[in-house]
Amino acid sequence: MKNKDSYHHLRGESLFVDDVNVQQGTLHALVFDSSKAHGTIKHIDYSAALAVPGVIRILTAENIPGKNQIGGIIPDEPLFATNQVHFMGQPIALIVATSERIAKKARACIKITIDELPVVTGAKEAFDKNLFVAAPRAFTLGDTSKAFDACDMVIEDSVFSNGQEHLYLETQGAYAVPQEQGNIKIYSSTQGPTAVQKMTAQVLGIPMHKIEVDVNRLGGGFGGKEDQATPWAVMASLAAFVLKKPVKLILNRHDDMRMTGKRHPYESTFKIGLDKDYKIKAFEVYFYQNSGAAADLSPAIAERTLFHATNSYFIPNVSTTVYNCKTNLPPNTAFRGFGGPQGMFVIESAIQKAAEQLQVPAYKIQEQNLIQENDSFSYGQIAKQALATKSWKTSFDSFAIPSKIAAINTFNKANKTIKKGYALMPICFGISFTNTPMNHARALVHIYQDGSVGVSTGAVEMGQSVNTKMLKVTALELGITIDKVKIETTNTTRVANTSPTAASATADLNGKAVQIATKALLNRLKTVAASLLNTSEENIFIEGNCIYQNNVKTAITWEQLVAEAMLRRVALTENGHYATPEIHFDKRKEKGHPFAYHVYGTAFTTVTVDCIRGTYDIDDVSLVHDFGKSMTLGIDTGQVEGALVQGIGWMTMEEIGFDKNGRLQSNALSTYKVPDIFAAPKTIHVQPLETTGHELAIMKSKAVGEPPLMYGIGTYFAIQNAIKAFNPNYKKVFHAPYTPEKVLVDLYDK
Ligand code: MTE
Ligand code: LUZ
Ligand code: MOS
Repeated sequence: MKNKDSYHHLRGESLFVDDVNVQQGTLHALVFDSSKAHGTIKHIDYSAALAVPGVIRILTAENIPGKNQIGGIIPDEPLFATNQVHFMGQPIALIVATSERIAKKARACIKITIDELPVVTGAKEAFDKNLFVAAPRAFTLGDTSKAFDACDMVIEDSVFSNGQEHLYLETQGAYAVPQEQGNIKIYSSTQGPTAVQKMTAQVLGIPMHKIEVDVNRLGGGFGGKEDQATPWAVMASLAAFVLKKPVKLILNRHDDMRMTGKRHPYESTFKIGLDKDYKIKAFEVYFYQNSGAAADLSPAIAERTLFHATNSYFIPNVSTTVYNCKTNLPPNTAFRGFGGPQGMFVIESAIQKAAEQLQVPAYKIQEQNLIQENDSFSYGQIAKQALATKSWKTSFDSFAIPSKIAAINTFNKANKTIKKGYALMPICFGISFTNTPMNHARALVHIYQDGSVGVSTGAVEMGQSVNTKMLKVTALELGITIDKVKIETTNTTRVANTSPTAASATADLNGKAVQIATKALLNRLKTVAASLLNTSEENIFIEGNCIYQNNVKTAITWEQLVAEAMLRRVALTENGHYATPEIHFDKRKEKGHPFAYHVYGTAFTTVTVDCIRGTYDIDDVSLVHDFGKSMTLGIDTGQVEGALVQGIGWMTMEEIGFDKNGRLQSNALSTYKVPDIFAAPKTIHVQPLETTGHELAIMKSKAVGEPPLMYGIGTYFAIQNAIKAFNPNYKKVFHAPYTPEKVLVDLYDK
């Protein structure tokens, strides 16, 4: 089953926010933002801008009827800066004009004087100055200090991983349309319709029920629209509210790249201790997360870093600490993996460093430490249905890894200036929002009297194909064909109080809610059918729009059954509510059972490095992935491939640069490179691990959105091992992304 939108996407028929038919009188808005990364606003002169013909209003914090506050977890982020600015690109005012072009002209006429304050761009630098957006967190297991003393080998080093631009094809944007009696309807490109609704209500000082948020689909989100779609929707709504006109605000690519946060850069220091059998006995790490100028989702992201700090390994003594360091960069935010990748990169770096010291291939250490059934994660959850070893072994067998390694070694002996490298990358990713109260969803299912079905859920379609999955669940549960089912837009008046589409858990949460609703409807219809056929409900089942009695097809069709139910005044609408069972977490003890289940897998990556130029090709990534029992294998394989390449981009070529004044230098596609087809691996093999799946996964089909991104981490180490083959003096350094420039320097490092 392929994504039901793919045909329409290809023909350019799918609608995004900028494609919504605008009403007559629609105005266009543009954000005026800070040109300094830190400072005190002394004076702003809007007069020349206001004089530009076609400019309607310039709105600032003074025009906000409610609270000038949009912080989701911590209320530390104004919608518009007032006295102080904290990052370049921070919104100060909203220019509303008859066209975007006029608004742009006006923006250039605004004069602002800012008294500059010291700018901090690095996480460690912020830590040294005691600048934080939230309190630190720490997880511990066992006793590291005692354990290090007993180790045969202890190694310390530091690791850096850079940020990552989301580069969704559809930039941030919203269209706000005033309704009667001061109500507002917002079309938003958001992963979190409820967050948009809640923050708009707060800023306008009106109840949430006056705001309707509608999301058709996103041209990609990747976490960048979990929290950071909100300000633009709130601004458009503020303008619509004040001016009583429809207002559209779509960021152009430059504004989007400059004003929005990215994946968090992390600076980290680790200490790892092993015994002579390569068993990791102790691991200690300090993560310095570059949170940016406000909290946004940083505390939750920091938490997930701790959850994944030991990746797929069991380590008996662990001590992990994370600091949310406040810098003068745009607030960093969710990005596929949500802090998990940054955590995993550190433990994998530690293993590589230990392997270098021991002069053994890193995989020998990895293999010795894979988490086993009933081992404890550092946060107290016990590994159940642990598939680390199974996926590892399957990859060795299926891909003939030992003979591939031997071939690489032979190649490297025979070639002087071209070297190959390989790495294994196991993954283990926990599924559920780490904040337990967020793990719930609802579905509203209508069966119309002609037998067609409309389904609304809290799930937002952003290319991951969640709508196609909802379609399949509905059709299978009701026993009807998929052409009978329509997935409606995600709308806060139909499904309220939603968690964002995030954490890879959307299909699980919303799919289970659909199942609850459709089961109730099905039971009612079976009662009608049983009465028509003079039998009991257990003897009825429905498949392919036909009603069966005792496995024999009857003359009654789905349409007839629904029509009969209407005559009998049976309720053909149902609301399903699902909340993940079993999960809990105690933040005071930092222990619990936060995840419904884990997703496992193992990737084997091979690369070729041109040791004259520092350039490299990724030859192949072969991976064994735990899909559970995939309900849509084509779609899920697409998610694995997309996530893998996105992870490779983060590790190799996507280099974000801020100068010391806090100005984004990689602010366009000419200076920020994401993988294209040439940078992607020449071949990718995705092999599903044979498993039974998990009860808490939708139809036993495990969450797939984020986990495979972390296979991309293997590329970093494969390149590193090729460098080592060329230059034995090279001492492994961990400073992702490994751009060709850095590779070249390291190839000739003395
Ligand atoms: N796939 C596409 N095509 N576009 C996206 O924006 N976002 C990813 C992943 N896959 C994304 C995607 C992220 S960050 C998450 S959390 C999941 O999809 C969210 O959807 P799910 O919960 O339905 O997997
Ligand atoms: N968002 C969130 C997430 O709010 N909590 C999470 O645990 C999470 N995990 C992954 C991605 N987004
Ligand atoms: Mo994904 S980072 O949970 O939006």
